[in-house]
Amino acid sequence: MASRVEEVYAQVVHRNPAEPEFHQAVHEVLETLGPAIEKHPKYSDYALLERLVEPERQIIFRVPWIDDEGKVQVNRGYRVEFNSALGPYKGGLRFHRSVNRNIIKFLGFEQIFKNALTGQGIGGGKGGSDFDPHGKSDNEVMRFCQSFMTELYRHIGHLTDVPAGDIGVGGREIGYLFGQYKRLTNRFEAGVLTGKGLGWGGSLVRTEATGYGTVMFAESMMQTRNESLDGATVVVSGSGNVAIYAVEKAQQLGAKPVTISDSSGWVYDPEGIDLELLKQVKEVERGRVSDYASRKAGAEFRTESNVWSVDCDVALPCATQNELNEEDARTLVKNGCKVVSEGANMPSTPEAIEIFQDSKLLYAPGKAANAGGVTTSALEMQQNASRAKWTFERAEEALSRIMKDIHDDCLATAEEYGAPGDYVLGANITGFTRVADAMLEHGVI
Ligand code: NDP
Ligand code: 2IT
Repeated sequence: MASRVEEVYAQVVHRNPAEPEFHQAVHEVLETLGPAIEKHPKYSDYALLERLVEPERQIIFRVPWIDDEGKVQVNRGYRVEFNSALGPYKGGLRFHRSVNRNIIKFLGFEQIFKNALTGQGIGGGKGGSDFDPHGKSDNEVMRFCQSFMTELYRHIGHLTDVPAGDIGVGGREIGYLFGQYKRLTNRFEAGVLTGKGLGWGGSLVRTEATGYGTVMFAESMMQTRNESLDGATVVVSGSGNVAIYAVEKAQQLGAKPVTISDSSGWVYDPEGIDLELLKQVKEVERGRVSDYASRKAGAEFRTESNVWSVDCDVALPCATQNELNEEDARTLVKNGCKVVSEGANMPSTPEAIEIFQDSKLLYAPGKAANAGGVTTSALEMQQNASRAKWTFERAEEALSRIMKDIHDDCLATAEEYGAPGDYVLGANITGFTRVADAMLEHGVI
């Protein structure tokens, strides 16, 4: 790293102790910005970098709720409003037992650049709670969401901050959160949340968007080598919203996804994942991948090793951060994998990314490859603002065009800065310059 960004990074570590994922996310961006700062010295004026790594606002609150036994439970809620240079804060809510300030800050930081890449006029934010939805009843989830929103509502709004889903937050949770917001404010403010139900302001394609976009991005990468997903073997990790619709789009493009996973293990299904069964087990029954394997002839549930050990042309990490390490990256490269497109946020460790970047494989970071979800959230806000409802085809066509633009913008920037084919540098510098230019024009705030 050039000395200027090294100083900023050292300050981040000092100021945010014991926040390893936040440090990692900041490091991954800063280490690629050198060429942009060298070419345009204005980017280190006015403490621009120091302001960029400091969230505009961090909100932490108590979330008390009563479980089905009548016992009071206490969780912690977060919303980090990181950067509003390009528009209202925008980003998901994550409900997972691992959530803490560090995790929300890393996600919020990534979101700034991702949202800038979409070109949709949205700032970056993220929130969530250490509430663990696994094994909770619908009523418990509802009471938790109502308590969470009873504090959060005063900080958000369709022109201020617009949350959506992430791990552990899907259509059910967005419904309960929206209901409580509407009750507290006495306003049907559709644009305050995205990922809403289709009958009350949601957009077609939002459910599918992240997984679809990740596969569309992979297809664009394949095309740069005159190849396509048609006939490709694909390994997918995760089995939630992103993984399911990555499987669906990969199949539509003629590829064969052969794995899924969750935190208990993974499934190898050499004949190809049965999408209908996967949706039934995960979306209807809220079950596990082991339930899928027990009902699909030829599919095996495994707890040894992981999905990255399977021979493939394309790898789609769609579960969680740091789920793909150096050894996994070596295995993928050795097995001839051609493309890695990240559906999850920061799923590859820095060591894994280095292996990818040193190989012939094409690697796209999550902030570019998984931007389809937030892109379609912005399209949902656009529909809410104009009280319009787009068809599935129109929304998917817009998603596809924007994913292609993101892909092409990353490559054009990489080329401009002398690193052809480097999607990491391309994504970071494209997102950074858009945010940085707006911040400079807004003055020191
Ligand atoms: P879901 O809650 O729908 O699914 C998460 C999946 O990942 C589950 O299969 C879950 O398994 C698995 N998982 C979560 N944590 C772990 C862990 N620590 N170890 C192993 N497996 C784990 O979430 P999404 O599909 O929405 O999110 C997946 C990833 O995609 C996240 O990184 C998220 O930030 C990112 N993302 C999501 C977007 C969206 O629109 N939803 C948009 C852009 C990125 P288990 O049930 O066992 O926990
Ligand atoms: O990480 C992400 O981009 C998301 N979870 C989606 C955010 C959104 O506002 O749709």
